[in-house]
Amino acid sequence: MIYQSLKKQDPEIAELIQKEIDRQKNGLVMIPSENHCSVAVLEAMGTVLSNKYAEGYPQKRYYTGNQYIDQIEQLAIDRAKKLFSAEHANVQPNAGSPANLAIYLALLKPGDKVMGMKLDQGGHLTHGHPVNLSGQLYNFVQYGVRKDTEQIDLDEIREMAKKEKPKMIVTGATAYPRIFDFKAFRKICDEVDAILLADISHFVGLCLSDDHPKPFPFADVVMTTTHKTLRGPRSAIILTKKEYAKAIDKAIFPGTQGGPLENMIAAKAVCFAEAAKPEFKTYAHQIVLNAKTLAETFIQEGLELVSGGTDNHLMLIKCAPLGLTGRQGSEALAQGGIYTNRNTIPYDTGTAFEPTGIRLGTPALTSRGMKEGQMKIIGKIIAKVLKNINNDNILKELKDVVAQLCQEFPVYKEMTI
Ligand code: DSN
Repeated sequence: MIYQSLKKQDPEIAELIQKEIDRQKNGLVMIPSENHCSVAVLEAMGTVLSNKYAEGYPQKRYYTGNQYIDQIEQLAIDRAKKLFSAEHANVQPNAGSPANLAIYLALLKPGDKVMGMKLDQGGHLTHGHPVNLSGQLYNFVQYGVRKDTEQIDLDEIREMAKKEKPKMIVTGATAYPRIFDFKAFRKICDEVDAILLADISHFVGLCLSDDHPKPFPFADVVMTTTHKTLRGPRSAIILTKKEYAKAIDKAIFPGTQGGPLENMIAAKAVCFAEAAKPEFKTYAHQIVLNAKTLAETFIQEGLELVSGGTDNHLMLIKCAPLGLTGRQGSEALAQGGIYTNRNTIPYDTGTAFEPTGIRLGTPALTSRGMKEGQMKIIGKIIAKVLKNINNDNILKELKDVVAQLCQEFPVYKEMTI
């Protein structure tokens, strides 16, 4: 019913959307930053809320007609604060990258020194990479992982902080399979009088199930996207201690954004309510159990993983020992319907465009209801494909495994255009 007008008016786009629905239904999404949000979240995104301008904040708008929008945004704020035990929430950021830039605008001056994790060792572009505005506007010094353990060394970070005296330390990553000890980072920040920013975008769901340390009360500011392990709409929020609330709000609007996307804010409110349910904790805990089983299976099959395993939702396979690049490996898997992404690994011998790692994880598979048993099957077939690239029989075997699992663990069962 909902897609009928689209199908009639624009069959070209409708057909492509249908193909993407089928791709998601008939493939296994293992890109660790992707997930399958609920139909309720999808429905909230596709509403007339998208038609409304609402510059400002609830009860302080520049446009009339915001009586219902205000209630929706206030609900989103209240739910976010409760869910994360935050003193203040800004639910307007459109995505993670602009949210991080707004945080810098709020709390730093151009040229200020900041510490963030290197992109090629797990960090994010907005954590100070020179091609990103963060690295161009602020004086980032970057920390990484130890060569022997491929993990963060807090003593090294403390030493660096004492030497560099940054105004802010950014924690969080996009390709780091271990945890961030926010309490320890707080201590380091206190020693050098730095602000602690926790970008929990990747492992946010795990913070809610206590499978990863919670950022509050240790962090001053927390940013998270809402579509990864939180399983909501493609968006972001900022959570802060009260003392930074005004500056953050000002940096989002009017600092970096105009009218907020109220349809997305409604969808975020829906996802916060979903994440507050006890079932969500069970889901997030299962993501970690699944990731551990998958990592163990890879190791048993003779694959090498960055840092030797995982404590969270993702892992990185080293492709060089298999005589492959990350691109060759991830494309071979995608041919059979397993979606991962090529990624740099610490001390990569390749380049950013041709790295030697594959990044993959379990949030979306867990949303389909898969458990440890399925992870063993998936781990074995992935290892087989990577060890026998360009083997048509094994590609066929991969396709059969994917088809069987997709049938047993359907997603968006009734959805069709
Ligand atoms: N692009 C996201 C990821 O895949 O992790 C981070 O922004």
